[in-house]
Amino acid sequence: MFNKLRIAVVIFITTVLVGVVTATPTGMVQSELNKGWRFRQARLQQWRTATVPGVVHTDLLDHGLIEDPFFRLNERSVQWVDKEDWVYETTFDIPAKMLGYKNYRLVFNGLDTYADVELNGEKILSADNMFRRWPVDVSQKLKERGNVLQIYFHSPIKIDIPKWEALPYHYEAGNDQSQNGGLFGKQVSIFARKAGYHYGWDWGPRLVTSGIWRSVVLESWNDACIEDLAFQTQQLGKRTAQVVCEVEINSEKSADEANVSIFDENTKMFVGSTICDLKQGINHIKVNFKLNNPRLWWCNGLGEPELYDFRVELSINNKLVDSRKQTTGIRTIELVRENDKEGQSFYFRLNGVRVFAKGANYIPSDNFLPRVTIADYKKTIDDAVAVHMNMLRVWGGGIYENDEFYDLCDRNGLLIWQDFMFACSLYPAEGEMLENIRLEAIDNVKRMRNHPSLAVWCGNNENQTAWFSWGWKENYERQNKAYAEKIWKQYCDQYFDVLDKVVDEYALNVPYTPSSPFASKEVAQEKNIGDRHFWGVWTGAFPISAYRDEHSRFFSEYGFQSFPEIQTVKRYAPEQEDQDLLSDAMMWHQRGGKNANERIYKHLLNEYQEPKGFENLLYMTQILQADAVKIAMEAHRRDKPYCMGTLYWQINDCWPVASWSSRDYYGRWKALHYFVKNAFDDILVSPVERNGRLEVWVISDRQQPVKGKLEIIIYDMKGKRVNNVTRNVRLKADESLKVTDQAVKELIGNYAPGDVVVYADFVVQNEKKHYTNNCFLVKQKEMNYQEAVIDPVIEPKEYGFRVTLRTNTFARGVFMELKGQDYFFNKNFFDLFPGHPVTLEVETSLSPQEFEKQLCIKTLRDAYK
Ligand code: BMA
Repeated sequence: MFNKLRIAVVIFITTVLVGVVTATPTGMVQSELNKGWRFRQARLQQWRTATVPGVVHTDLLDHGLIEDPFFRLNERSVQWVDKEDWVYETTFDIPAKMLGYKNYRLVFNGLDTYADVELNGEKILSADNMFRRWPVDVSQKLKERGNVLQIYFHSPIKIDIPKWEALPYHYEAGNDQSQNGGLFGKQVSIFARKAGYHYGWDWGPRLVTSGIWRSVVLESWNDACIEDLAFQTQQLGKRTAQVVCEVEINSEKSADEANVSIFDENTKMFVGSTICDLKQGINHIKVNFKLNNPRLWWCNGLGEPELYDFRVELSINNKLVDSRKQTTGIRTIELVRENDKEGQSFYFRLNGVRVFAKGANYIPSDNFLPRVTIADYKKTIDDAVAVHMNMLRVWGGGIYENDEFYDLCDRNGLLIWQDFMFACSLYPAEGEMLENIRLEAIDNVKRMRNHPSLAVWCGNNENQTAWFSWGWKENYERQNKAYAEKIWKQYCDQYFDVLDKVVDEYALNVPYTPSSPFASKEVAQEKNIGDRHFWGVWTGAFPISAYRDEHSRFFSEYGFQSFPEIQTVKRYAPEQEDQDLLSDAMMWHQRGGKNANERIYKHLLNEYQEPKGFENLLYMTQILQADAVKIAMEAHRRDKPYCMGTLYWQINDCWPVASWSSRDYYGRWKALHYFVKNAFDDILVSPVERNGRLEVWVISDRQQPVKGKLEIIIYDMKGKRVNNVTRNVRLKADESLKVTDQAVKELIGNYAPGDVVVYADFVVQNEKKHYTNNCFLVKQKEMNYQEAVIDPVIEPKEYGFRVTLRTNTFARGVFMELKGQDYFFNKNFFDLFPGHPVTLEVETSLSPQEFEKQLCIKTLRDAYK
């Protein structure tokens, strides 16, 4: 013991004095096996080159064997692919740097899904879960040269159909488009631990792919290696953070002179160490340490998302054996669910500070996952931050995202609501399947737990609300009470027991919620308890204005569909005959079907005048979506602190399609995404008309009190001031305040409400920025908009142009586009008042002449019939 202490002290002193340990660690060596792959259809002989990581559809595409499934109706012609088995193969030598090691392991980071793996003709693995990581010890099986690695992917359909046929009842899986896949009603998706949306969704095609979708890595090490690190902030004091790092060490044999030390890579300082014995096999060693004046991780809007790069070193008998780096953040996160006089709270507390969550739901960015690049992730995250989001919800019908996604969230201060991958379905969660689910949960919770962005783990998406409110429970009970009991027991075992325990054991104090929405075990959703999904407007039961009056402690979903703009539509439906909402190509890319179009149309005609032609209709659906969701976002923020979060459905698409997204598949911002920027700003001024009165609210998410001046101006269409009201406003930290509440009649006098626009402007004392917002006193179709003459003044700038727009009459929803070009306007879909020019910037490679020729400007009035 004395000896160990002495060594610890010596190591401590040396490292503090020297700063860094200089020895290069031997440790684990890794090499990715991404070369020389080929593939074939199992019952054909011809091999073709393959890309790994990749999937069979993209390999077939690369060889011209299928056509782009995203184009027009091509998805139909690739439905044979999921009924076939596929074989992938490569040959590899042990890389020179890895020769002579004692231990070798192959790690399959993602096999989609039913895969038999052979190494040199010997079976080494049968995988059955695309979300799991599969390490296989191959120390005794590797040759120095010419190892043959073969992976046989069984058709997931062929594997799962017998399971479906064997059951006297069927598990609900409403989004599984088995009909498209030629399987009639056989919805088999729930048997496979495979991304739910691969089987189709109400915004996505059915493309049930297979393949090595994440890397295959060869690893080697000698006596011991660091398998995993887990950094947890245990306590935050005024000036200190108490941190514990749990180090998972794999040791070949026992050792009683091991030392684990931790260094801060930025300061090059030693932060903590421990001396320990190692037993043969897996060891969990805890190192406690204290950080003085810690740089805390904050979400966007609350502070800097500070990160630490730690290095952990393992030495045995004073010899450095392995070392591993880990980036993480120092923060505590809580989900506060406390009974209060209204019901029960539901909000996040970060480092002790209450957070109003502003964000959106995220689905996978492509049907073929390996082709999502880091640049694609970066664009999504940048676009979220650009509109002041602080949270994304990774929804349960997709995947546990790649590490790079969470790295970007860490670096940009985006909190993550992470669903487990179960959505809108019931699953046969018992026996081997439940164990498979448990192991999948452990793999992913462990993989993600050092990310400070991770705020909550959630059992599933809408499975519980479906059980109680979509008639599922009663359906099963009607068939046979025993079925209902069995399925509900499976449900409870999975979400109230197994997943809850995994989070408790492995997630380092990140909270768990069993489902979204969730109120209690007996009730799916309530207005005054837990989180809520509000779909009443979209499904048509309520008018758009209902968004203004709905309450919840936390809206984790609500949304409204729109079409992508014409430039995107032309990429998937370019023919003249396609340019109609009811054309086959357009309907193919509307997975809500006729119903969805009817809903859009119904609300559109309820709120606006009739559109003129196809292109204008596309544009107007975006205005409709943006106006609708804006009402909701503002109402949720006004409702603070009763309501503490607003996540709309959805920030992205997985292919080009009509959907609820605010950015389309190519990353183009729809009108909604521009609107979010204002609605989610740190301060929101929110005028709202209710029962003949105009209320104006100011909402601040700042953590300090705010003083400022509110000005409410009523303009007529020509830009003349009809009336104005000014107020000095004092807001407490993190407050929502109703500042004025006046009769509309008094404000507008003899003017017709359709002839005026309410403009609200708030400026914080000693700051320059104007927080502004417009509001209308009647529906858009009752507004008396005149045809506007808008003249753009164009100046060239680096990578594009600066454009200033002026108008002679109020112009609603000013939209600018360039034909067929990739471009980005930093402002678009805005309202333009006479006498208030708007200047914006556009990125494009067009010449000034071309730009001027191509620039199209449209207003809502222009889109009307
Ligand atoms: C939500 C989601 C998704 C679905 C969306 C639109 O409830 O959970 O399952 O795609 O609605 O219908």
